[in-house]
Amino acid sequence: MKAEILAMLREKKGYVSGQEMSERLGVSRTAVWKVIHQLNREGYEIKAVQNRGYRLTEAPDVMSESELQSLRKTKWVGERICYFDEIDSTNSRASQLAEEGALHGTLVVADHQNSGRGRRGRSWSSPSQTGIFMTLLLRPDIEPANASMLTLLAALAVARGIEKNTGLTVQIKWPNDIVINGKKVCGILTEMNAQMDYVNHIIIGIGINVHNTEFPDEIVQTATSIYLESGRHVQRAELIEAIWEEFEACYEGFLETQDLSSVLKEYDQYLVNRGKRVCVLDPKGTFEGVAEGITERGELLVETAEGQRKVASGEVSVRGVYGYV
Ligand code: BTX
Repeated sequence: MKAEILAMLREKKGYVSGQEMSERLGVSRTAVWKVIHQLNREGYEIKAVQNRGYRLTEAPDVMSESELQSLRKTKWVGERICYFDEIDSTNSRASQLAEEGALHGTLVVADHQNSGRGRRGRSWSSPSQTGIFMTLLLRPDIEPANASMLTLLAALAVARGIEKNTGLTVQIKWPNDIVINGKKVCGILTEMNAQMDYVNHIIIGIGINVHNTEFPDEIVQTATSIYLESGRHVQRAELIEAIWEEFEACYEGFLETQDLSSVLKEYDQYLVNRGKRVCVLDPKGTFEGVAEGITERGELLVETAEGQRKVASGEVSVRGVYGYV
């Protein structure tokens, strides 16, 4: 009921009467008043004026289930939301939930991760009150070989979402980093549970630096946050909503074609390495070339002295020849 009341307060710029809310929800006016009181305690500023009703004047920067549900406009992402103040890793929690039978579209969100994970055993710095740490559970009807393309779709959705929400210029470092002014603001970790020809589930974990003003020594040169780049503190729940709306739109196109043809041109425009020399750290041998764009299957096209090579994400890392990008 909290989410519904918040949604009603957000629907209108002016006041909503207690009577109207109680009728729409089929509960007593006292029950409405109790929820309003609880919301006030949680940091929402709700003005109450006799004979007019209630008006939301300010919302705290929280990502609670009721806050996210009250903002939700997506069709299926976040039909179920599990929020944690603290957790080991939202990816680990989402895969547990998947094992327990959680549905396609389940979203796990946390304010703080004490064991946030990056790719290949690396860690993801996830302090409290600063970032967004979230994981979406998918049960798609796709071939396992197509799953890596979902990371690129998620990157595009994050890029669009941050741009719409902040006006910042955002770029993508293939395949899974979002960068602003050459520094990493977001990382994506996609994990799959599959058989040879059947996907059990896929989880897409996204970590975004939102309010950070400082970083651990190891990443201080390469990491940034939305606040550091824009000087503004965005509401994390609104950014989450914007990202998943964009993701749903990209995902529909992907399911139709089972490739990235519907977003390829746009992705290339975001590509930070496009037209630049990159170093491809492939376990089979490092090589250099100029990144040209991606293929419909999400591979990076690299023009080398020996000709064009297609780089699949999996095991490789790509670095700028002169630094991180
Ligand atoms: P990655 O392996 O590409 O990047 C990890 C590397 O990025 C680290 O080794 C470190 O150098 C750097 N790094 C660590 N933390 C940060 C940070 N906060 N900002 C910038 N750079 C950093 C990228 O892996 C995938 C990260 C996914 C994180 C999400 S959070 C929600 C979900 N749950 C979970 O455990 N992981 C994902």
